Amino acid sequence: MIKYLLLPFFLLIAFCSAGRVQLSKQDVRGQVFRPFMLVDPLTARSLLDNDFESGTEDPWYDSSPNTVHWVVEDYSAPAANYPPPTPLNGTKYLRATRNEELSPGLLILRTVVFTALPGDVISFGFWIRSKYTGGNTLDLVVFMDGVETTLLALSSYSTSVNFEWRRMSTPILGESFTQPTDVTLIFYAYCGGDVNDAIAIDDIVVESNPGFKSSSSENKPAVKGAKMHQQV
Ligand SMILES: [Ca+2]
Repeated sequence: MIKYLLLPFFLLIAFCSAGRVQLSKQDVRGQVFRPFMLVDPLTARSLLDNDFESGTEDPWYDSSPNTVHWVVEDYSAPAANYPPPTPLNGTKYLRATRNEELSPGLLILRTVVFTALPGDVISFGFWIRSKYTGGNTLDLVVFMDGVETTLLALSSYSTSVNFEWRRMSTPILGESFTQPTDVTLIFYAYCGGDVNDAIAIDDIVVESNPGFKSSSSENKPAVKGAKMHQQV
């Protein structure tokens, strides 16, 4: 009698154990080995430059939640049926790439945690186009101590007539920072579902610039308009 009473209990234990094993395998499959994720934050800083000519986005990585993803594309073989403006250097760049239905969605491109030095500046090339003005977005955000701060918001360049690669730069830390600080950089973007919608990034450079204060007038509006919001 006791044996029959205990049988459902043993079956439950066996079921739960099997479930745990299955989850564990899924976790392993979901992990992509990226050597740069194992380096210390100070070394990671020195690895952030990428012109995407090698065909890989490392040490930046795509963590977009839906069907739109950052994919390295070659100018000679655009996935979206029409090429971007001629790249300023090389032939490859990172492009917001949608599925066959052109489903719109959010894109996220991250760095690992790295040590930003006071005066560090990030610069990059970008191209953003949309059927309607401001229809697509590209924001650069710095994350530290649980808070995200928007460094640049570039949706104003998203128009139907934009066929131009532009270069933008911004300090990573505020002028009040005097010590090296561990941060993450994140590009947030939204790409719509129209055939004309497009976003691309190229030639990311992170470099020291001890003399940098507020520099070019092109940077001032975005930094001045920086928004603070909690990471979710
Ligand atoms: Ca390139």
